[in-house]
Amino acid sequence: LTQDELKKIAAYKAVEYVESGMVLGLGTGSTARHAVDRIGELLRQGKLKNIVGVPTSKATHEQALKLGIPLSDLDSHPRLDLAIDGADEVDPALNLVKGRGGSLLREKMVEGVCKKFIVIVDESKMVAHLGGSGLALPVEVVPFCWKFTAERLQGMFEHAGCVAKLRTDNAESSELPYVTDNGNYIVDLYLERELGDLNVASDKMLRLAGVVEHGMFLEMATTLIVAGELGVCVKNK
Ligand code: DER
Repeated sequence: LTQDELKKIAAYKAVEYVESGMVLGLGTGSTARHAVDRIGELLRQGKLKNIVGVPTSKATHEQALKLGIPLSDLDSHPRLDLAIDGADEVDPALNLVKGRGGSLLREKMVEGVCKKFIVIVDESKMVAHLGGSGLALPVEVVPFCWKFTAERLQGMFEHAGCVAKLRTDNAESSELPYVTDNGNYIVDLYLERELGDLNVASDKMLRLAGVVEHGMFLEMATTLIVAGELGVCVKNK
């Protein structure tokens, strides 16, 4: 099975938890895309009714619009029944790294107010500890003096061998900064060693005035669905 087939299996399994009448948080990324497609398909077939979707990015908003999924936002729906979204890393306690797709702020806003938050991944996302994959831990920062903020973040996690890099918009040119849906930049943190207490690390980052939000989603997921070569595993918090 290809990685995308595994992502689709996990996504379709998660949509089994969607009931008619629900207000849903619609995730962002290549795994969540399959879940949004499936929700649109079930609505079209009449197997799901009266669904309202709250998208976590402009990209998901566009996708859901094309599928005819009725859309709203947090202003109208400050509480949601269920969110389904992917992740970049999942640790044994269901803590997540998200944001490699650039949507961490809206994802965290939406997924922070859901009664249930189902994370859908292929098995390659499972890690022993966050930051362990050697891939980026994204931090959304304001454009104003982003370099100052990046250097403060790098120094803050020196013990973990942290290197902070501004994410560039490779679609345009490798020079231009990537700009999020909210007009901010992303500083990616690359770690060589464990961060230690994740809550302490989270608080330290959020205390920096130039930081808007970071990609660690701690104690937010309620259910994990992992698709692997041996099948699909559902793990509740
Ligand atoms: O960027 C994001 O937050 C995405 O949800 C990411 O965490 C998972 O993206 P993927 O499903 O394309 O791997």
